[in-house]
Amino acid sequence: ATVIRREDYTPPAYWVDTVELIFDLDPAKTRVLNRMRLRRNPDVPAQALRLDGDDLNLARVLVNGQGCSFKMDGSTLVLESLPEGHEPFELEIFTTCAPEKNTQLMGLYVSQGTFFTQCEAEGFRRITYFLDRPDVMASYTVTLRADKARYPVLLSNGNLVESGDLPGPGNEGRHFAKWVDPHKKPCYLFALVAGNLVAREQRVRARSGQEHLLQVYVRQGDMDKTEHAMNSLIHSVIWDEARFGLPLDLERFMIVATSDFNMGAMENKGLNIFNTKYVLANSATATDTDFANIESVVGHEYFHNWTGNRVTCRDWFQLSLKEGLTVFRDQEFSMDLCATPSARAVKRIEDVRVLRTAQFPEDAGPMAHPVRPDSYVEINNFYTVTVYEKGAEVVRMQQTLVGREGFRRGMDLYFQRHDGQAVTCDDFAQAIADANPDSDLARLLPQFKRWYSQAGTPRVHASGHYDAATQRYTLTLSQSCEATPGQAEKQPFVIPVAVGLLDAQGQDLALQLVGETVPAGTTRLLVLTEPQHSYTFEGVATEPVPSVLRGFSAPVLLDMAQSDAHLLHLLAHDSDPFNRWEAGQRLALRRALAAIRAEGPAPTAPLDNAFLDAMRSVLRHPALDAAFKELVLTLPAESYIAEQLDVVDPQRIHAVRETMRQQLANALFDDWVWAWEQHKDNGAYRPEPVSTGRRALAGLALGMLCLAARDSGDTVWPGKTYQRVKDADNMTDRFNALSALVVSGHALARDALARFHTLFKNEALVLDKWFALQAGAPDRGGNVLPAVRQLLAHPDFHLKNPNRARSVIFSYCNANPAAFHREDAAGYVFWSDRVLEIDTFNPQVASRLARALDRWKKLAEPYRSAAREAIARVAAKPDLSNDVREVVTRSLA
Ligand code: HT7
Ligand code: ZN
Repeated sequence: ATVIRREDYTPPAYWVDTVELIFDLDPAKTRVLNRMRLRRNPDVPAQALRLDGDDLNLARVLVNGQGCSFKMDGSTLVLESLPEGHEPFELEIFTTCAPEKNTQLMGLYVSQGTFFTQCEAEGFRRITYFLDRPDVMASYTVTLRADKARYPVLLSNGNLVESGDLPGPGNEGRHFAKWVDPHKKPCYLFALVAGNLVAREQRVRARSGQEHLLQVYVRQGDMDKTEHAMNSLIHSVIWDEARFGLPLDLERFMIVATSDFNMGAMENKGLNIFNTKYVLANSATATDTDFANIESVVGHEYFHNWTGNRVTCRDWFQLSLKEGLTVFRDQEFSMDLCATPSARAVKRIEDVRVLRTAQFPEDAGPMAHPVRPDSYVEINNFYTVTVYEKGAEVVRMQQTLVGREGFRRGMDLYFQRHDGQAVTCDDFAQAIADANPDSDLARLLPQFKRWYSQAGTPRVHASGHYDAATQRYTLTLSQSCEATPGQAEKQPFVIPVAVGLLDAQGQDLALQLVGETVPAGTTRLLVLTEPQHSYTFEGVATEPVPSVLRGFSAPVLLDMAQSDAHLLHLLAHDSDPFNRWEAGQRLALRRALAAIRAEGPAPTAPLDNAFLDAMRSVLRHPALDAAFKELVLTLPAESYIAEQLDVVDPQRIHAVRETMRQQLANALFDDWVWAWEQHKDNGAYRPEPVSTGRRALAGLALGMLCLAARDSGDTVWPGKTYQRVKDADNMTDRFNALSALVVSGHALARDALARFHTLFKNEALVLDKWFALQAGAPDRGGNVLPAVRQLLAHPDFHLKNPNRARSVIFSYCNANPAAFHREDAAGYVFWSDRVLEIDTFNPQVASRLARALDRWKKLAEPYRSAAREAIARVAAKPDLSNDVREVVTRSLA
């Protein structure tokens, strides 16, 4: 397979000014006429035109209306004898493709009788021959022609300029629609949709007075699940104008939902295509988490309209230019919609949890790569948590270094300089720095940009020293970063570390660094640039308790020897909610690691009274929000615990964490009863932070009460829980109750699952939850794998539907470590079979699954050897896709 390298970038040899596409849509054989105006790029030596193609049938090529010679180089169409000089010429290419046979869901495909496209990253070449690269931006005119009864709705990017019945013989019952996109765009943003759909519509007026039509298209029968997506879209339009001064630049903005989609959603210009999971929701079918995800994904795709579409990427190595920035923007959007600082903090904690449980492992594993990668074989493999979530943290640090207003100035300059262009991550950081010439970012820009070029999670070591005699407190910070594949040595990063100091009463101290004349604030941003640096605060009357990396001000691992007493103090008092939560996590982690590392059988009581009392205090705290309490009382995930260990025994980690949960359930029994009673009733369902938090805490309490009942033999709480499955008036409460029964392994779980299935057998997204819950259930004597095999044979299971495949196979292989890592290696054999099977029809989904064993080198025996063998088995298949081949090759390296 060919390795593509960032350093090999060269500008395109031709520019495409206009593209006119005419589609005759037919599932078996769609005909595509592509008429382009091109011209040679004067900055590049004269050469042949090489057009990308994939799985196309070529019928005709005309240059300026005349037949011309061409040749094929693999799947690339090569035109050598084109008009000389720099005058534009017309190229007409006629091809056909077979959308109903397209199981990869890239290019033009059919889902439940409706045509959809997915062109990012390199799917446009499966529709027509083209310069399929993001720096070629053209104006598009698109005509769709199709049977009117089967495809009454015909959509593409931009504005509808003409539509009607097709005249003439052979066109009976057929109609057309012509769309013109007023904005130039790269081909990865092209989209069409044709089918029998209905739309929720809303008109909105922008600050400028311009009116826009917003539409959410779904299948008939799903209209009652579109209100939240529409509201989220309206909020997004308002927010981007208010926070960044970025208006909607189209008369019409459309979202269309499909149940067959490889990822979450796609930001095609003016015609976003979404996985149904991120559009459809009502209180009966969707959980609070679904509602929150819809809000952020709708926001994310909408915000791409400026960060990605108006200013796009020069090449795919710059993917984080749009993805990191747009994740940052969607995170800020969701935070800005929160009414209270506490709700904002909850969102920040949730985002950091994703980063630490998914991105940190990626950064320490075989697929580790910089936010701006240097090479790839298959670009689809680089839509990663590093490019997205770590990329967002890199943007966040820029905002931290220049301040919120400074960041806005930087964004303004970025659009002033680059609107309509295809640019690089360097261009972005340069704009933020240039708009803030006196900032640390501007001063340190070349060093700061190591965040884009160096892979790996930096480790910051912090140690404090208090000198009572001088009333000074010195905090010493040092940094290091482990080697990653291809990068043995790392240069120091620029690391913004937000710090506070608490007194014995838990109050924040006013902070004054030596040399300053007055104290300034209670949280200080220390900008670490050297391998080590000490910061001395003066006027510190008594030994303080440090609160380091407040708000998770940088994506680093923080090493700090903190006593239990200090952590308990922070958990009780820290004014920074992130570090307050973090203190609880550290206390829990410390106990988990001690129990995992202990000699002999796992301890039966890893939790001590000090910890349990602290948890009780948080749970009963009169002033803390329910959402925050739920986060504190949730123990660190098994995958997060695994990352702290050099050698991982998934069974031992699971056993210890389960023992801790059981202890927490039993010891706080009365408190859980109290929490349940206090939070179970929330009136009419509304997906907003306060009642969402209350439902989350009630759900946690119910889970704990079912666990406690398992130990005590009590049947009352499982009975009440089953009742809740039956009579809950919203999906969050119903599903939490169902999970409580399944997770505690109560006998009622079987009936509850059957009842739930009967109730929701026609709701695909709810069935996904039903499948996922069972595939992710705690293993009891190896029972999950046989259950998973049964689920695959269930009449509602469809392997080719990515959501359904993920709900069973990914829930088992990626999210259920103790059931997956079996001593008999049967989990790994199952995994390799599924990777190979899925790879034959959808390489993108297969290669995501292929990553389930990324961290195999850390596993204890016998898992390690068995995992290696399973990966080698996949790698041994000669006709693997590039996607899977790249993942397993890196894994075995
Ligand atoms: N920009 C979108 C990426 C995407 C995608 C990439 C490869 C294959 C299928 C895909 N569907 C969507 C999504 C986003 O980040 O907004
Ligand atoms: Zn995105």
